[in-house]
Amino acid sequence: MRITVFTIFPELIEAACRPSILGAAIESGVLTVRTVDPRDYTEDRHRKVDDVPFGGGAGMVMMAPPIAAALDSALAAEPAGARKPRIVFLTPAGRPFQQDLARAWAREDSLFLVCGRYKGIDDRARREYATDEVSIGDYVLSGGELPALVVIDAVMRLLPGALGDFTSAEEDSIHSGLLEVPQYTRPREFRGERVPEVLLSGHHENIRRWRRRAALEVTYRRRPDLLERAELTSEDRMILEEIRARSGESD
Ligand code: 6GU
Repeated sequence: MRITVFTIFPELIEAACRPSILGAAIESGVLTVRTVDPRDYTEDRHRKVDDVPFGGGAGMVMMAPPIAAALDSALAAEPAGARKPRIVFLTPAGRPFQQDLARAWAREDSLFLVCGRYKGIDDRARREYATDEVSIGDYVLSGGELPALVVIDAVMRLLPGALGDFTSAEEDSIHSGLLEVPQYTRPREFRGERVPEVLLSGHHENIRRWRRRAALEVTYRRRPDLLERAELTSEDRMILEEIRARSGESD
């Protein structure tokens, strides 16, 4: 997969892509991440990419022409016959980025991620180019670079061959719509707290059941909204009934 990030801070993206399993995925050729700096597509001496908003107000707005020229150039450089890239604008006004989008985007050949800065991007550029607009949550960030990295990481983990242990992406609880279960490693006892006995038992079926129950329990307590969308088996539903009944008793 090819990911192209449009940003006036290419170092930020490049630095974050080097280490860790993201770096390994790039190294192994499963993924290429490159940056395009709209500043290189300006025509004036000062390489100006932003200007004051019409109508007044604080902050600067990214101008349409440099972004448009950068996108046109990258679109023209796409391999002949390739599927059209998705052109994703990172904006707090976008639709929430969730695992289902990561899964859909992991099947694309080419993704363009467009990072705004300051007060955002001239709306005419968005209307002309954006195929998708996403936000990573309800808080204000100073630009789309960190959200772009979030998208890159979430998508990369789902590419076949990107993870040392591919099944681990599918095993992630959120994959089935639930939160992660508590995990333990050595030592077996830490400050008087022992690892749950079942995890030391070597009994795979009991361990699976314990983990599923723990995932259902933590999701019920912290993110009950997720249970409505989760893929639940009839066994899960029985366990949930029990959890509900017990928490009702203690209320
Ligand atoms: Cl995509 N951009 C900015 N600037 N802030 C955000 C965001 C995106 N998602 C959450 N907050």
